[in-house]
Amino acid sequence: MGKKEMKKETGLGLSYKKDENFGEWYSEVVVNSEMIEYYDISGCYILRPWTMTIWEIMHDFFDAEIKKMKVKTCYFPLFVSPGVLQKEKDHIEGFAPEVAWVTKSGESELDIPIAIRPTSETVMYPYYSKWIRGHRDLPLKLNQWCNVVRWEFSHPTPFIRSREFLWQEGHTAFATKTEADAEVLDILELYRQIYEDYLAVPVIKGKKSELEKFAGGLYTTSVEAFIPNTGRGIQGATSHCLGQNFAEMFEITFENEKGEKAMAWQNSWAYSTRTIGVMVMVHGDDKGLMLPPKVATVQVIVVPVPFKDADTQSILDACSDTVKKLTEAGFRVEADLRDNYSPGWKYSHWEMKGVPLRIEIGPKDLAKNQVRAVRRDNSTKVDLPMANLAEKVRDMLNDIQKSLFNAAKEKRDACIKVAKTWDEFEVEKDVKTRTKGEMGAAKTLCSPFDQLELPEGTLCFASGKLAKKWSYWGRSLVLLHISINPTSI
Ligand code: 87F
Repeated sequence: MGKKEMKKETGLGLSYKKDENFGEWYSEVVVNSEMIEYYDISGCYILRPWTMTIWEIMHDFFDAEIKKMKVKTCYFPLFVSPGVLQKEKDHIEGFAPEVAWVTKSGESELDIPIAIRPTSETVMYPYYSKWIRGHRDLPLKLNQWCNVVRWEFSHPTPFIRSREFLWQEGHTAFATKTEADAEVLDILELYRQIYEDYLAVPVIKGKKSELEKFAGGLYTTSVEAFIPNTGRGIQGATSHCLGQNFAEMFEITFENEKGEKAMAWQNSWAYSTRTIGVMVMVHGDDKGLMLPPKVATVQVIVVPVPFKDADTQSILDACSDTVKKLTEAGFRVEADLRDNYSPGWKYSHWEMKGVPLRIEIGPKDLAKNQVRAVRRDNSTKVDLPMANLAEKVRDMLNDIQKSLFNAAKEKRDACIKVAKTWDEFEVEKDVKTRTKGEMGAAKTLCSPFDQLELPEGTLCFASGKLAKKWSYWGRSLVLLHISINPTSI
């Protein structure tokens, strides 16, 4: 029997290995773990409950944090009128091919086609102009949780590059640049926490180069993650200082304390469901998904292991008691009491779904008043006495969370090469164009806020001029992975 047929029969197991065919492995994992269902429109995916519970956990964290910063929730319409979209034409120019339009209702053509938001600057800022009059109207800090549509033409990938995705977009306006600058970094720190503390994915915080920043803004900061299997860096989330460009365009002005007309300083910031794809790519293995406990829908799965002559009912009761006890202690825990699947099948099933900890209860465990705990990340097995189960489970889940992060960080750090010279490299723009082709263009990811020591007199690896700072460069060249280079730009 071929691997494919086997999979069909049991519904379990992956037919691709992560290190052999990463792309196919990824598609299979997101489907078999019941996160994603493919949809009949290319680039669109159904996000199943196993995905949405993760999204909700991240939402609850981030939403609570920004509310502490006095950011208010709003919701603006999905549709954009063409006039206002054009207003931003300088910045929209490069993005225009990705904008989707509604041109018909029923059989009749609309008089004026209507765009679907790819981002909401042009939707929101006309109203910022209306609502901001005096200095007392500032700061104005709004965030919305919504979907956006970008009609991508390159290879769609669940979570990573989809035509419709979910995100939060924050748009804020201040009287001073100082306040705007501070907020950019406060938000960036929350993005770092989402990746590192929740998804156990290490990121680098930094500033984008002039070439890679959002063209409509003053400067762009980002968190950059790394996917070991592709050797590529990936933008995790962005926090922009827009300066006064949009304020000028949309006339977002106010009367300051001195009674003078002044222009607002603006920021915008977003993270999307891409975060989930990065987490899957970083932690998953040949058994399937691997969920960090902080975001796992089910942190502990309890599986009864009945034995032929044993008292099945008391095993099932022990499982239910365990669920009750751990639930009361604050864990997300479920028992798989289905009688039409074997324990072995259930083990594989919950491993595929990435549940961090499995608790098995059989007749011997029952007799000894203990359970057997098996870690998803390293398969280690330990017997835990029932007496202080909740404490032990807490320790184990904390340890799994840390181990996932450390393993990912070690892998990433092993792929960072310090490159002080590269004769063939030209300055940034040339590097990007000259390396285009089958191996993928090399571009700067960011200049990290956390800088290595730059010895005096170090030259830029590309231009030969005096280097000003270190920058991360990312490309798909497997051997190079990402590099950090002294750059003059
Ligand atoms: C695609 C089509 C049309 C990105 C686009 O990063 C417009 C755009 O403006 C576009 N793709 N962008 C840049 C988005 C900038 C900014 N918007 C608010 C963010 C954070 C949230």
